[in-house]
Amino acid sequence: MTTVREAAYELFRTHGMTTMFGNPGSTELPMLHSFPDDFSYVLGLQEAVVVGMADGYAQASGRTTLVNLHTAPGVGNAMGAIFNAQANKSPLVITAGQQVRAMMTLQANLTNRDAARLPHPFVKWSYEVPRAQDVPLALARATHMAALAPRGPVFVSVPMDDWGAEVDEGDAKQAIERNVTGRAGADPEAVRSLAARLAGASNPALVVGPDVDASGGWDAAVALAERQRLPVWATPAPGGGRIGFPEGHPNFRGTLPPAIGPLGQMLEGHDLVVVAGSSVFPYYPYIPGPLLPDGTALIAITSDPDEAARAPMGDAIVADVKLTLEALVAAVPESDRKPPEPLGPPEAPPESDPLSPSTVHAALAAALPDDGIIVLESPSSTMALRNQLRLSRPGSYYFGAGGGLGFGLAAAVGVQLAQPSRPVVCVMGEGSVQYAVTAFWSAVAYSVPVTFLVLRNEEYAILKWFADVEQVAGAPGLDLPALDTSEIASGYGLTSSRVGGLDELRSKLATAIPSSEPELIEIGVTPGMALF
Ligand SMILES: Cc1ncc(C[n+]2csc(CCOP(=O)(O)OP(=O)(O)O)c2C)c(N)n1
Repeated sequence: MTTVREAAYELFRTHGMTTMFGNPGSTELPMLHSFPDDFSYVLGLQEAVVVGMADGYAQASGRTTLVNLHTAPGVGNAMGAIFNAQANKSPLVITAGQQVRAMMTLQANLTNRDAARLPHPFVKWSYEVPRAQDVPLALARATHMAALAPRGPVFVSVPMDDWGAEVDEGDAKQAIERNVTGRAGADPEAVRSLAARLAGASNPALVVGPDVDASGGWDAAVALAERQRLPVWATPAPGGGRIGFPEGHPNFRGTLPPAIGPLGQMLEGHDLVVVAGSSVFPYYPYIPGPLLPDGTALIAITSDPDEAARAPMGDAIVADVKLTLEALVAAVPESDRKPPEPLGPPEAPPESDPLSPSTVHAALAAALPDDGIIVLESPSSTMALRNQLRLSRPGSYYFGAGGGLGFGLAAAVGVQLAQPSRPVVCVMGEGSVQYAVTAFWSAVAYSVPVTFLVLRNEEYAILKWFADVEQVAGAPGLDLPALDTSEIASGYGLTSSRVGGLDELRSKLATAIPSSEPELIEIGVTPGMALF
């Protein structure tokens, strides 16, 4: 016999899940009893931050990641972050404590009375274990579910008295040792047909999305683009949470606009568009128009059946993105089409006082080492950053694909924990900081050397832009005067400063980025939307 706790930790160990992100309560303490030395626990001070850190960690490590939340209120606090994790396809096993079985029916304090229903619809699977001895099997199932395509969060509620219960060692071992592999290759006939269409097209193009990065498909995407001389676009920025193609590559053409009409226009002249690792497409806002120009066909490659099924146009191949790109590379001939026009260097931003967000991002581009990682949540300057930086290595960019604020600050801590040897810069709007502000404490407590670059424009700039698009006048609540992020961060123990001009910004970036401690740089910027 062994205990549920011992079996569970052995399961987590076997699957490489030895970093747990959590915020504990009395109902979670039995899980944490005799916490094993080979595990580490990362404390987040609020549950949205716990899940956000785990989301960044899971994406940047590629590993299924363990989260522990405090029964119903902990899960409730985390819901926005669970929504984001699902949009980001982050494989998270989220556990929450529950009252002892003897007091669940009388609904004692802290009973999570409909535990399995609570995190729906943002988890792939949600469960409360009927018997203590089923906990290891349920956690094993959760671990496999989270990792199978499309990856995403799963939830298991465990009554607090289960952890000390005994389970049969042989049964537990069977559950613990199961290995499930889920990278499915494409139907060879579908690959042959797409290869023939590509080879026969007169002006094909490639669009790459986040799952090229998540599946490890950069090299295959580059090989396909080079072999077929394809111009390459990144999928629209709002939903394109990761970058799947080197932005300094001569075939790279930039980021597609996120609205239906303008995106359709960008594809004008292409008779075939292959979309790899993206939904078709992450549109927002609504600017109507033809989905595709006349004469343009589209084929998407996605490991997510739902993404394939819900696309409003084009065909789809449901299979692992990397494996399918590799199969395509092997099946297409070397093309003799004219190579695409290179994009040219980023536009030099105009001088201004205070600095424009574009100037800040140009300074960041100059300071960021080749292996630098950007975690971005600066809504009105997303496009400016994408246009100023040319990130050219896998795993270099994380953006909340779901659009819920609170991802960036927390995720940056998780990304840095997963990639300790690469410098991480977290670029934030000062409004967005507030949704996960306690992540500053975790960065300091665990010496996670993120550089936080906070753009202070004293407003919700993106919402003012949306107000124009939506023809809304006189909306309240769009200004943020006197939100002093460097003072707030200092309160969490973070080394923080406010910089005035470009020289000061450059010198702060030069010391903060390589530093082995976290640091915050706040800079005042011009209000409004920044596109270039
Ligand atoms: C959880 C959540 N609440 C509200 C919003 C709506 N929202 C989108 S952008 C934004 C403003 C962000 O402000 P700031 O970080 O200062 O960036 P700026 O728009 O000024 O660039 C808000 C409130 C959201 N996306 N997510």
